[in-house]
Amino acid sequence: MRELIILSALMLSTIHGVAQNYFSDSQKQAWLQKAADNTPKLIHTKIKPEYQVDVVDDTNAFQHKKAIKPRVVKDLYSSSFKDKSGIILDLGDHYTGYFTFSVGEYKSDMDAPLRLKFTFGEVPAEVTTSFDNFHGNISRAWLQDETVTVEQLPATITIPRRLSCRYIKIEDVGSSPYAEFCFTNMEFDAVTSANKKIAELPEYTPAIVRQIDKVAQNTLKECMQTVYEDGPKRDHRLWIGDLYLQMSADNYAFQNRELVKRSLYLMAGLSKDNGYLNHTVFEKPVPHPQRVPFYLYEYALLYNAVLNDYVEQTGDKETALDLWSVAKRQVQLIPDMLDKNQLFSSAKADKANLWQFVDWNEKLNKQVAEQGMYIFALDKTYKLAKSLGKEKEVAYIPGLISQMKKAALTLYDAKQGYFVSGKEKQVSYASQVWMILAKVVDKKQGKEILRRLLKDNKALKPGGPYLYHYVVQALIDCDLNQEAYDLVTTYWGGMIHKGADTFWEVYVPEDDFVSPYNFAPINSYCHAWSCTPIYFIRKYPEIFQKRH
Ligand code: RAM
Repeated sequence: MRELIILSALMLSTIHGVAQNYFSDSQKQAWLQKAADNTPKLIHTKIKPEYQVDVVDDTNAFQHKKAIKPRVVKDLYSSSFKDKSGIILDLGDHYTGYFTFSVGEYKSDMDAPLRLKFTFGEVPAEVTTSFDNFHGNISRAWLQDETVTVEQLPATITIPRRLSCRYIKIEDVGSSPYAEFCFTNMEFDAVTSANKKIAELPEYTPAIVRQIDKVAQNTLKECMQTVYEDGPKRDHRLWIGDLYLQMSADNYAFQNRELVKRSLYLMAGLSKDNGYLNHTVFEKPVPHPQRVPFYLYEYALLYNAVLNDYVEQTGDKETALDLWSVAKRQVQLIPDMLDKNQLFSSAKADKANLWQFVDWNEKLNKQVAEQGMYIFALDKTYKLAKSLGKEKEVAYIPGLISQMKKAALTLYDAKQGYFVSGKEKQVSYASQVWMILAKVVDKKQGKEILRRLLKDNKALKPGGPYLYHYVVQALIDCDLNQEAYDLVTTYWGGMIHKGADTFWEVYVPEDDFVSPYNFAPINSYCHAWSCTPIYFIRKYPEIFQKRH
């Protein structure tokens, strides 16, 4: 306990800025150099658009729009485009990269500039929904519509921004009434750092599992750029929570170790003056963190899970030892966020401007889930310490874990058979699942809770794939294999049935238009944290690869 008090005092002083430069500038530079040394080469693939589709209304399709009738466009590159305005091209799959087009005169002379509008969409509804009434709460500029004015023909133009799409709508929004023009070439330069072929699943694997596996691979591949990005359409950056799930998936997929190393070092090299990690960082124009007035501390904690699992997978202790001081630092804020009963205190977290996330479901009370996540991170940190022979440096952790577990059990309502969160005593998936992953209850009790939960329509459900990942993991940890199989094949399978080529950032089966940003087209439809079925399918073949 004494140790905890000293630690808390130390923490307070650092949070409030007394202790600066927890890691020296030269240390951070060295980490950034290692991040740079591990920059992967991007693999380029050129795709030539040749197919056209019609996007039609269909109430069974995602967001009620479906792409149908893929067909080769006759004379796309050798006839006038004027009567083709509004065409929707289909690349055949989701790609991330750069779009170049060449356009020239067709039979007559242009007497005016040519104005073309391109709309790039990951899903069909994105190219048919008007963006005019945009009412989202993040930048409108994420929407992928680009208007290009060409002054003289012929011209070859590359759209400067990187794009992420399957569908490309092209409209003539201003051209000479006396002249015609023609596209002479188009090319999509697709990029990824996923550089390995993944083994096929055995042919007896259920078809839906194979489909999910393929789409999960695609999702991960597209998010693998020069870091593990959260989404190639949005936000193009490294977030630790996404990184944890991507790395877990990539261990069973492309196994790009360079990319994990780069991501780990980038985070460390950009740590705050007080030694805590930023929850998200950018690579360009030079590596820098996103400075915002709130702090997603639970993501900093997940860094330790990434490092622990990385070492478990690769045996690369050299990297882990190099970054051990970073991991050791991340958990030190935990005691400050607890009340006198060793329970997570939302009030304290609010005061410290912590963004309590857990999941996108806005109704979620986060007390119990945060308690679970903190314990989970402490556990991973101690595991890591043990594997590196550093337990003595974090000797307080086992004691803290057991106090926090004991405290968590006071939130267990034996009558209902659930952990209840906050003043409203809310019952949610998030709370039960994080208590199980934190091993506050044993497997037997976890199993009972989860069985109850799955039948309970009143319990607050997850708001997206990020939390669903942890639900599946909890089911597997409690030997509820059939339930885990069913959840993966209905939830991610639900996206497949609605036409997904890549898995989405947000998916609520009852409502295709849910958006944390208040405008569905701005959601990311190829999102890192949604790629984890590949991890489940490959790590647990006995559950997912056998006939059902
Ligand atoms: C979103 C990003 C990212 C996620 C955070 C919490 O803006 O999509 O994936 O980690 O929020």
